[in-house]
Amino acid sequence: MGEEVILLNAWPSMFGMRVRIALAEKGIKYEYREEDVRNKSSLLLQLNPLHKTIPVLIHNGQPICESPIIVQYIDEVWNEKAPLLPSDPYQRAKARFWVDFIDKNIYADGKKIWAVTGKKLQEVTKEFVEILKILEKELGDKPYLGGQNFGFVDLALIPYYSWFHSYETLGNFSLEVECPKIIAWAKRCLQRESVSKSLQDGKEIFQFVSEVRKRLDEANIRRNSGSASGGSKCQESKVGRAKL
Ligand SMILES: N[C@@H](CCC(=O)N[C@@H](CS)C(=O)NCC(=O)O)C(=O)O
Repeated sequence: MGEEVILLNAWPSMFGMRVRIALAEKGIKYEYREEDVRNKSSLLLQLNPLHKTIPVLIHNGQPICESPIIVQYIDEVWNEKAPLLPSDPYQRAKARFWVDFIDKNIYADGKKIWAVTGKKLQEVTKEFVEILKILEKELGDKPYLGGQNFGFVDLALIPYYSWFHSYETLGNFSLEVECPKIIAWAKRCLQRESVSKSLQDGKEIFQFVSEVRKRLDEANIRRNSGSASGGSKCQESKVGRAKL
């Protein structure tokens, strides 16, 4: 059966990287379409009208939204190769729990690192490191968060490695010092071609972050002088609501 697989994505997105890793793990060929999240295509708005976010996977014309759901869909549809979720229901529930934990905490704290300065930045950075330490404890001496094999939880967290350099630079801390096991785990994950080919260079992400921060500062100045612009969820700042 001829399959049509299209991915709507934006290159710096940690959520999009998850989907790229999952597709690479399964060896699925797909068409990649880069979206500009400040000027979304009518296709994206039509296929994800509620959230209007990337990534969106289009499989034989049907859209699937939200990265954890897309990854689980990929695992279910292409189930003959490289299982990503455990087959045991309890282990599967645990994996979902940790992905939910990552989504609720890592993304939120990473976002705050962008937005604050001074004492608040120190607090947020401490919180971010604490969350990673919880994940480090969960990792323990296992090679992967998924156990002996690379899986759903690894795939959900590893894209943040591309962002670590930005968080460390802005927050002035070292994850190599704070969470050495997480860094060793990340390097282990990077040995997989699916991961190394899907992650983005940390310095390029930092460049992107710097440009977005500059735009946010400019938007704040405009806001304070009376005119505001709309928001975007890739890294929406609490300081401003500029489109990123
Ligand atoms: N929970 C979503 C988050 C997706 C998301 O926030 N995507 C950002 C890019 S990183 C986006 O499309 N932002 C555009 C906007 O919010 O307007 C997922 O896991 O897919």
